[in-house]
Amino acid sequence: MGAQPIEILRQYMAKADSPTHGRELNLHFNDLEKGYLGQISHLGDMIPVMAGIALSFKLRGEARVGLVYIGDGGTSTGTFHEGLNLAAVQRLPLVVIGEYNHWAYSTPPQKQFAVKDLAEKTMGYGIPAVTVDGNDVFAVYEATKFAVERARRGKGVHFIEVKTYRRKGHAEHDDQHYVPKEELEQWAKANDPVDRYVQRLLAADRVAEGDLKDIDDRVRVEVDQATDACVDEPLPEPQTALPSVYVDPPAAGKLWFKSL
Ligand SMILES: Cc1ncc(C[n+]2csc(CCOP(=O)(O)OP(=O)(O)O)c2C)c(N)n1
Ligand SMILES: [Mg+2]
Repeated sequence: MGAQPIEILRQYMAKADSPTHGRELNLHFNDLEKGYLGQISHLGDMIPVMAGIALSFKLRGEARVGLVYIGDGGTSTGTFHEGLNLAAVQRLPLVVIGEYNHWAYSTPPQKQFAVKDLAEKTMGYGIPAVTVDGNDVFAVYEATKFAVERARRGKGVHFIEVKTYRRKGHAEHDDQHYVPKEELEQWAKANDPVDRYVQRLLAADRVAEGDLKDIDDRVRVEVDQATDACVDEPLPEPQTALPSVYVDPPAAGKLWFKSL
């Protein structure tokens, strides 16, 4: 979406110059001009938020489509269902991607919901759904393209369920000791989405192996350079935490930062 590696790294390190000026971490940041929103930690809440944004596209007559992701765990929340229903009734230009990665933190699907596929959950709201192999880059691309074009034609919300596997913990603090090792190894060995994509490209003669190595090298250099550039940058001053949080300026008004 146009975010630069250095912005993302600053955000992860909570630097003063990060997109949220150190107030938030990792993926919780927006760039409305580029067209993306940071995810809200409260599971499910991004669905009504994106339904609202899609409603704004419709009201303004803009040919834009909202696209939002939700985890298998997140689909058990009330807001997921309320947001979907609103989007369906209003025929909003919204595409919802449900990531069935077999874990909701440490809870497996069979302890979480009684349906087999997440796609079954949206049918009751009159929302068409498709289930695709989430580790097949082409399948995900095709399904998304179809749903986005359909939404842009005014046909309303569409749900795409991607079947995949969560190969790291829910977050850095989760060592996922509860996940069977053999299962992890099996998905890593036989079903890595990047490996599968590369194999398909090579088999179809779409790219030379040397070019792929060049891309890998270029990316590594770009990320290393961005890391070196921001790792020693300053953290925010504590008093800059107040502005933009409270409506009334803090008592020490002179501490307001221009950049905020
Ligand atoms: C409304 C709400 N309830 C509970 C939590 C605590 N919580 C954080 S992650 C998580 C499980 C998320 O499952 P999933 O969406 O499948 O994400 P994954 O574990 O695959 O990363 C829960 C219950 C939360 N963030 N929000
Ligand atoms: Mg999950």
